[in-house]
Amino acid sequence: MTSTSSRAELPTPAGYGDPQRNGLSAGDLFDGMTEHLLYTLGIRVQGASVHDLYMALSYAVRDRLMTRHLATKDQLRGGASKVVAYLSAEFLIGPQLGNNLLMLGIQGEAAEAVQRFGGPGLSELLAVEEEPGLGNGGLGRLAACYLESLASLEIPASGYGIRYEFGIFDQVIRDGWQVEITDKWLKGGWPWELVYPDQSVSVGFGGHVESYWDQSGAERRRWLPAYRALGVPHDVPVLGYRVNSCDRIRLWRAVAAESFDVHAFNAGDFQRAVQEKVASETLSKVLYPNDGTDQGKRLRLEQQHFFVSCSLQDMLRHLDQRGAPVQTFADHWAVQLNDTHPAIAVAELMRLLVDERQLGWDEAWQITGAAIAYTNHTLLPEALERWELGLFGSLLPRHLEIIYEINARFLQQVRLQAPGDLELLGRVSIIQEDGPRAVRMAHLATVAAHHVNGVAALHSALVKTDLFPDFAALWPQKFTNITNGVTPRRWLALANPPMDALLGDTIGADWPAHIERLRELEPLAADSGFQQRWAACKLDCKRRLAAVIAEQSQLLVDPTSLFDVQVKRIHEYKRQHLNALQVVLQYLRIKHGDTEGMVPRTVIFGGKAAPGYWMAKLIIRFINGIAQTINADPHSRGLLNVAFLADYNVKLGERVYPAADLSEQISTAGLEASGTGNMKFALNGALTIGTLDGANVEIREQVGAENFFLFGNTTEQIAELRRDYRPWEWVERVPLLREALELIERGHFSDGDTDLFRPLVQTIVGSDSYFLLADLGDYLRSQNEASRLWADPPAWQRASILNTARSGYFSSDRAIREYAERVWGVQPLPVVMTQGAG
Ligand code: 26Q
Repeated sequence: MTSTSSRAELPTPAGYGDPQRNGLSAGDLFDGMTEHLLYTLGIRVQGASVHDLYMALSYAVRDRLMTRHLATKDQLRGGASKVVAYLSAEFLIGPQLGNNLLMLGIQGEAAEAVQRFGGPGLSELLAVEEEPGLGNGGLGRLAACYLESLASLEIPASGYGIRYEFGIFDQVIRDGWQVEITDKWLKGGWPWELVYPDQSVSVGFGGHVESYWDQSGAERRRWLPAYRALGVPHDVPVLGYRVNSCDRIRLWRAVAAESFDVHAFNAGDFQRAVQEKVASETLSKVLYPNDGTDQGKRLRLEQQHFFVSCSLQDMLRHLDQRGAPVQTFADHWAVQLNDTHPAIAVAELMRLLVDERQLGWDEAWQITGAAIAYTNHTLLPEALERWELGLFGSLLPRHLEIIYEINARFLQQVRLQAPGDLELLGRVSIIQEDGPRAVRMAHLATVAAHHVNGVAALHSALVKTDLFPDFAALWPQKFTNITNGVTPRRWLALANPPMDALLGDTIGADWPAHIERLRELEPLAADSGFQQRWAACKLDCKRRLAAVIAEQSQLLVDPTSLFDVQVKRIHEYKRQHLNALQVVLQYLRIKHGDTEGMVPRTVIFGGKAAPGYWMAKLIIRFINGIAQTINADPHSRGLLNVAFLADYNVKLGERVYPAADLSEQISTAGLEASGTGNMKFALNGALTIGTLDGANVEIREQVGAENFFLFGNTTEQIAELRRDYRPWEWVERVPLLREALELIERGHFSDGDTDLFRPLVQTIVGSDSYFLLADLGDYLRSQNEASRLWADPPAWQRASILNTARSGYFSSDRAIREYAERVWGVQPLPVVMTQGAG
């Protein structure tokens, strides 16, 4: 496969030449599986279950990753390349086996190897994989796509995060309500991680700070933590697409620094001795399931400090191992902060350099600023992280001192630039002085970072004009945009097998590494033969999704109907309730016999609500309420069905995106930073109905305005409306709306319960903070336009093909190239392997 260069270039790690562990033929895989069944799992081939076979194949595949991972590390040791450290509290990596088979190019070989056991097939093995839900949504999935692209582009990188024992909860729907179940992703054993206990790192918390005088007589500060935890690295290998580069995500698990308190134990207090151990291990126990506002929890700050400190100490150790002086830190590591969740890195790197490595302040600050860059993912004020000073100081007293010092020096600089402007000082200060005093993490990150980027063009513009205008005036060159991207490997090649095959036939099998080739589809967009093949792929995927819906909810949907899909976290700003309201209005039209221009639709929702976000949970209940009524009503038969997909996650996403005809991206303009689901839909040939928000703006530019259903107020218009908005005055402007609201309040969708949805109707008619009613009329118009185009299949197919053909821009490869060139200053380091690549 990729054996290109001579043996002399690379020392051969042990095992390179072993076909049983490296060969890529079906026979080699079969042998590998047999070995692992026996010697790793202790199972007889005859008695192997589906899960045993899944484990055996996974271990066999992992062997193939291992040699490549070692080769990647060897390559790094040789040179002086810069490595990307992507710090993220979340990595939503999804199922691993199928993806790794795709990366290695051995899906067929693996299927054949599995076949030889004579039992279940490969697809059954893939179905039993538990996905680690180590993220909430977009931000966590972005981190996973980026690591994959880094590996595929052969850029040396390490993700750094937390190995949560419990990831995002599993969602079940009971009586229409979301119920949360703990996610036990580790219960069957998870074969994709490698533990390196000897590389464990110790992290302190609490305690106090004292002064001492060093040999030169200078005063220095010393932190004496009250307690410590140990971080044990668990590495998940991340192989690139058809290359030998294999990066990793290093996830830290917290364990007790000492196995128990010896004093307490000797004093006979075994209970207390164990307590500390339990407390330490709580650190990496569970992911916070909020992707918004819930703030100020001590454990959350402990988690952040824990993984950041482990990661930075790990980076310094690598420097030491290479014999590189600490002054060259920023030449060796490009540290990217995925939102402010790891922003404590600014203070922790300063502490490590100043207190532990005895550097002077200015030198340490120069290094910190040269190493760190920050990505902002939100404008919502309630989602900006702030830590109350009392809490912060009690957990991280030395870090608070360092932050005060950073702030004092920064404010001095501001005073020089804008003498006398006291209000400016208050606005930019890292410490919030009005209201409860708090550390503003976004300010800390922005002051330190060499680059601050937003995640879509509109969002990055708003970061400069609305969120950080003062910082943008101080440092205009610091601010930039890098529009998000998604990996075309998982989200097209893996998720959409029929389209993968069609694309292979049409533009060449290696298209996933050259996403710009999708453009070559443009001339075929109007070709009726190609359109038919295109439509057949879509229908195939819709059948597969229909089967999931049937299995989950016993609802039979028509795969030839228009699949109208909204999947994402449930949030008022994302406006699932606007979509639901639209469905109720369509239903009313049906009831009134006014079906002119309507086409058969299946409206599909999916997404989790934060457990403490009551209105979001009510929206789920509302969707399930209308689904129950509408699906049971004979009037809507053949015209309208509604489905709520339970437990939306990466695995389900792989089923959903390829099956969508229409992608709902309907957030209030200015509130969705980017969105990345919107990109996955477009790549799979769905047309978007959307507002001018986040990356929708750029999707519309790329695919062409005529292939995108635009509606709604712009960001500026929303700002204008905000001045004097009286939502109730908008009710009469939309035909049937009054009747629809009354129907809801009369309990038509809640078995006669007139109270259930009252709060929902009240927020909409009473305050409507997300401007549903201001956008509703135009939304309905746009929906009708979508129906009209659907009624003209060749026109729809053409637009669908053009959506895919013109979505190459939204590949994470493009995004990563931009980060590499404009933010990190890193280059690819191709990994050559002499043998073992088959
Ligand atoms: C913060 C404090 C305490 C507990 C939890 C959190 C927390 C956790 C997750 C806050 C935010 C998140 C996740 C945010 C997120 O996913 N943002 C999305 O990022 C995507 C990738 O850039 C964008 O496409 C989306 O627009 C943005 O909403």
